[in-house]
Formats: sequence, structure tokens, C-alpha cells
Amino acid sequence: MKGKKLAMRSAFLLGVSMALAACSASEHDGTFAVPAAQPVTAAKKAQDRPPNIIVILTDDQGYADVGFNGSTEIPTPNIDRIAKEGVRFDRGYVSFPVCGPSRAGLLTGRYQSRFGYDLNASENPHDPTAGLPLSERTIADILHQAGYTSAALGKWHMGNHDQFHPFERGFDEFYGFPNGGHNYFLDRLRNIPIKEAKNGGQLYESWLMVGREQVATSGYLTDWLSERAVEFVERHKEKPFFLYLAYNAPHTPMQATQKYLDRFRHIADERRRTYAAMVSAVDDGVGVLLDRLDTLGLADDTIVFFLSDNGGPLVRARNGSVNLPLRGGKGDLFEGGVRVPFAMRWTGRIPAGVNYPHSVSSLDIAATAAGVNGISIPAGNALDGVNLIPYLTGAKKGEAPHRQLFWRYPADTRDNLRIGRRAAIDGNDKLVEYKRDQSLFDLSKDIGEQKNLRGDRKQRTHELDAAWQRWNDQMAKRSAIAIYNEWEGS
Ligand SMILES: [Ca+2]
Repeated sequence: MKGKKLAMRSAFLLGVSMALAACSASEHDGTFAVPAAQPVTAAKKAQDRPPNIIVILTDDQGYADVGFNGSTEIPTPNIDRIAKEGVRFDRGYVSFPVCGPSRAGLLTGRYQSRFGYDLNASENPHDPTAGLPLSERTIADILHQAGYTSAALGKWHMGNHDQFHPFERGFDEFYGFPNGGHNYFLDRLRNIPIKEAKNGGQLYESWLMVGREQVATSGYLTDWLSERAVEFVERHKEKPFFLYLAYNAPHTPMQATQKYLDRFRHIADERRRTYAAMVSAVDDGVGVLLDRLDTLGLADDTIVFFLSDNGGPLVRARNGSVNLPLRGGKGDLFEGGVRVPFAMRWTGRIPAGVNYPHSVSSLDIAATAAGVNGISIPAGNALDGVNLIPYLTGAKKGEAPHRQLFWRYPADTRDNLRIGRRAAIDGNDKLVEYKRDQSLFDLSKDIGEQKNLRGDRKQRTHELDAAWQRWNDQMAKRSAIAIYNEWEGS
């Protein structure tokens, strides 16, 4: 029986690899071609007003589990529209391989290590140090000065204390939950005030928040969030808006409605089947949202990002995701932990149907939002990302947005100098260190990080190590937050 299971698993993995190989040979051939006909009218129209910005973030979705990265088992035609009508990032990275720090980086546009957010924060609702430090500004804060209306939908995870509420961080509307995850069947939730929650399980079961209030809701969480997203866009169609649509799908618990499960009867493994259903529900929501942008005539005026907050988990919180051909998953600094499905669309302004070969980062989202509005950032909150638009379509086309990217993952302590794992990318070369064991990989030839070149390229290994040390010297030496294992309810 076990042998048969393994054989099936191998056949499945081979299928994924073949699908990816086929994909890279045809649709994504590495070229960066600008379509001949740029719709000038659309470009002109878009310049008349600041663009709306939508960030669609999924939670723990595998690199291989979107159509635009080659998945045929889980069709995502609507998410794929973003890549087809815009840019698929071949090397799209997040700044950390688990939820909290990754989101802290994305929302601020800064390496979260700069402000000591190096691990998931404690979920203690009474701890004023358990969340995104108040010294930091979010994308919503940045866009507020340009007159945007902003909404946070879904998973917040930037602190359960009142002072970390999205309304205190630049957002005007909030529909979701403040902690790091949630149950999906809304009719089964309970009236547990966040402040009275004794543990993570109670937070997962608590009523959702609308604004600052917790209210009874019904339906399926993913659908509910998609409906709120469409309503928000409808209500704010006349003026620039920022929508941060942070689905908690397909993060555990594995819960899907029959409507979505029925699409995947052919998947024998129950976890994988439920995962596929949860991704499919997100895809339906993305479809409704993109359709609404079309009907409202806003597609040309709206930048849409899609990405996952980290790689698919293969061990803890395993959800049935696949990151192949990447090595590792959530929690790893191998590509499977930090290289995610990532696409961007700005119809008429950036090229369409392009496979972008250079490294980009989730840190670039805030910088792009600031850049398209000409907003300058105070030195104390200087961004680590770059405005991607000139790289995709303007004077910097052909240049790489980032020569280098860095990661660090401390041991489970507030001492950030006790590094458990770290990584640096410089061009195609990547240094990865686990417990002082270093590896050097050439990502241009070895996407799966199988061949350690450290022995052959000692000088290069040393250069990346030194670059990482220089970066690390600028980062916080101590955690500025209470960390996840410091609450008795963890
Ligand atoms: Ca996550």
C-alpha cells in the first residue's frame, strides 16, 4: 500500500514537473516582448487620475498551484488573467517565509528586520508590543496623503491589540479578522470578543470584524471576502482607492464548500482536494472582482497585484500545496519558502502576456504605490523596494530592479543575532545557510537548488556572505515585538 502511494506520488510529481517544463517551453519562454500596439487612449485616460491599487494576497499557496505557473490540476483562469493581461514574475519573492513578517514587509515596503519584526508576533490581544511597530507606516498611510480611500479585507495578523487595528494604520475600512487565521464556515463562528480570547483556537472561532465591531455573519469566508471586495470597489469607483484583499485561503483549517469540492472529485487525496477547492474559491472571487472592474470601466485605471505570502507548507500547517520544481516550502529560505506565485497588471500601461525574468520583491508593492503617485517617503521610513513601473515599461526596461535580496530567520528568540537560517541573492547566485552549513546555487541553471557550488566557487560564496553581513549590520539586533511563543494561548 505504501509502495503504491509512493508510486502515485511520484507520478503526480512527474506530472507537475512536465506541466512546468511544457509551460516554460511555450508560454513562458523567457522573452520580454512589449506588444506592438500599446493602447494610447487607455494610457492617456489612466494619467488623468491616480491609479487604484489592488493587492490580492493568498496565504500559504504553493508556487506550482496557479495556472500561470503551470498548474493543470487546479485551474485558475481568473488569477491567470492578471498574468496574461500583465506580467508574470518568474522570480517573485517575499521577504520572509511565514505569514507575519512577510506581511510586515509587504505592508511597509521595508525589510521587516529593520524594525525588529523577525518572527510571527504574539497573538496576545492585551500586549501593546505584539504587532506592527507604531514607528512604521503602511501602504495605506502612504496613499492617504494622496487622497486614497483604503480597505483591508481578510487576514490582518499585524496585532490583536486595539492600537494595531487597520484603522490605526491608514485604512478606512476593515472586513476580516485581526489574528493570523480563521475558520471558514461563518455560521459556526461564536461571539467571542477578541479581548477575551484565551487562545488561538478561540480567535479562529470568533465573529468577524466589520470596522471595529465583531458581528455575526453567514456563508463561506472566501466568498464573503470576495463580495466585500466587489462592494468596496463599487462604492469607491469615483475616486482612487487601495484595496488590500488578504484571503486566508488556502491556509489551514482545510475547509471548503461542496460547490468547490465538486470541481475536484478526481483528486483522490482529501487534503489536496480540499486545498484545490479553496484555491478555486479564491479564483472565482478574483474573477468577479476583475469583471466588476471591467463593467465599471476601471480596468485601465487599476493596478492589480497577485501573490502568496509565502511558499506552500510541507510540514507544519501542511495544506496539500505543491512548490515544485522549487526546493522546500513555508519556513524555508530555499526557493520553495520565499519564491511565490506573483503577477501584476496595469492594462495599457505595462506590457501584457510577459514573463519577467528579473527578481522582484513584495517590498516593491509599496514603492510602486508611492512611485506612481510621486510621493516622497520620510528618511526614517525609507523603502527597500523600488517602483517597478519604469522597469516594466520605461527608461529602466532591461535593467534588474534588484541586484541583491536578503533574508534572515532568527532562532525562536528575541535575539535577532541568533540566526537560524539566512540567505542572499546576487544576480543569479544564491547563498543559503542553515545552522552554519553554507550552500551556493546558480538559480539560472538550478532552480531546484540541488547542486552546491560552494566548493568550486569559494570567492563568490565569500562575496555573498560579506554582502549579507553588511545588510545585517543595518538591521535591528533585538526584536521590537513580543514573539509568537510568548503568549500562554499560543
Ligand atoms: Ca502564510
